[in-house]
Amino acid sequence: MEDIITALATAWGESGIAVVRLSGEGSVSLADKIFTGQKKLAGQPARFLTLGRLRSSDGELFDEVLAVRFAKGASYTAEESVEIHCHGGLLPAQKCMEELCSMGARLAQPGEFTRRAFVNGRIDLPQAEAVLGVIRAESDEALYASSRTLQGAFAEKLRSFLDDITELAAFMEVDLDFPEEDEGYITKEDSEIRLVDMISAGEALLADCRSGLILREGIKTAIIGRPNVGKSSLLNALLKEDRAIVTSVPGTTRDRIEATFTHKGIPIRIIDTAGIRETIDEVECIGVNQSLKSIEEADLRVWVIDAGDELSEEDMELGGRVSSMKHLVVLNKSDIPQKISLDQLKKSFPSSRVVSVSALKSDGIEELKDIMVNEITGGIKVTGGYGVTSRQIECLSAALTSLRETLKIVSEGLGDDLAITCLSDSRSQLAKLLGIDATENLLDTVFSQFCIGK
Ligand SMILES: Nc1nc2c(ncn2[C@@H]2O[C@H](COP(=O)(O)OP(=O)(O)OP(=O)(O)O)[C@@H](O)[C@H]2O)c(=O)[nH]1
Ligand SMILES: [Mg+2]
Repeated sequence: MEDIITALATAWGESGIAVVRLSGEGSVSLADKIFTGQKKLAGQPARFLTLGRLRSSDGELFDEVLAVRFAKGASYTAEESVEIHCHGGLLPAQKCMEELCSMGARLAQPGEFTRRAFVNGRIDLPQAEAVLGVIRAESDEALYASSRTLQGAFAEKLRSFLDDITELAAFMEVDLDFPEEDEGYITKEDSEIRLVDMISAGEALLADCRSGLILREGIKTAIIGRPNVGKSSLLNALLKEDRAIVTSVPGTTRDRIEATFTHKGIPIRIIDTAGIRETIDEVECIGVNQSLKSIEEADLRVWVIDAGDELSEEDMELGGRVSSMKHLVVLNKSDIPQKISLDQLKKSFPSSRVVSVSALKSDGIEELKDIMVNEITGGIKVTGGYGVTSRQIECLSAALTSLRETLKIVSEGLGDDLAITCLSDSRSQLAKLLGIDATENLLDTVFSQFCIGK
């Protein structure tokens, strides 16, 4: 932890300014080795921008910059830090970092600044993970949800949830240690009431997290179907731009084409895939295998059928494949004489939601977007909520499962010691969520997803 780390905090490329960050004990005096201003940075007040120049080790001045120092305990990482605002473009910032590294700094790992902020106790793990949510937000709603988590609102709820569980466990412990007290600390009924309340509060929190996750990650949607049914045309119609190549030749799309659009504040990650059919063409075969993989990985499958063609065996096979997964059936080419009617399709696939569109004329596309969002959200308005990761949702779900288990144990009178063990499982899941006693492994997993410089 003693290392002084440096990284470019802004994006690589041409820009107005490029900000180089430096953090760790001694970073101010290190920066002063290459910074020449009217005064040394060490002599300037904290958080005060100072004009100066950067000098290379061979004595050349190579950029005019603004620099600022942050005192220990009052910076992003909670460590002594410096930011140097170079001119944009690659070379000034690169040279600045090279010089800093030659003086003893090292390049930061992805997310290392935020990791230090967490390790130094300035933010908790949900807040650290929310930083990434803010950076990657693709809609206003997603940004607000991650901001709420970043401001600590989610962790506050979790901590009070954890406190309630700890209190109940403590009462049960006392009763276990002093069984001779006939009143007992807490009655079976009281325990049950507390558990029921905790479970419903936890479920509400989980629902908020699920909305937040949809806003953060978006809905991963795969467009699938036989060749030539109009999958790429549908992608283009959804995006309102000519993103994928469309031709009348079956087997046009080989690579998966990914793009994102937002509908009602929800990001939809759409993937156009190769048409699925038996083929001996080597390239097409790889495409088809990727399509099959996309079917498995997606949150939602949009299965496209050509209304101008009879339902084929290949269609029926695909129908069977997606029937047990979340999907929609899109009857495309509504603008030409229909060989398959909407009613016929509804009868053939009674448990599927069927929509008729014309990708060519952009008919029914907005309704399709509504239905796609509804299919995932269950019609609930996805607003509010906390920007969280799927890791956090897993922990919270596991904590709730243990609480439900505890309630069962208490109700059936299976013993306080068993109930206490179960409560402790629930507590450790919440602790993992909050990053209490986090292992290096867990932190590596969380922070490796960050960009360098954050
Ligand atoms: N009339 C009509 N033609 C359409 C419609 N959608 C697509 N087409 C035509 O159908 C043909 C195939 O369209 P694509 O979008 O390339 O079909 P695809 O499913 O992506 O095909 P592959 O990539 O080969 O699997 C093209 O000639 C399109 O112009 C539609 O709504 N109406
Ligand atoms: Mg295509």
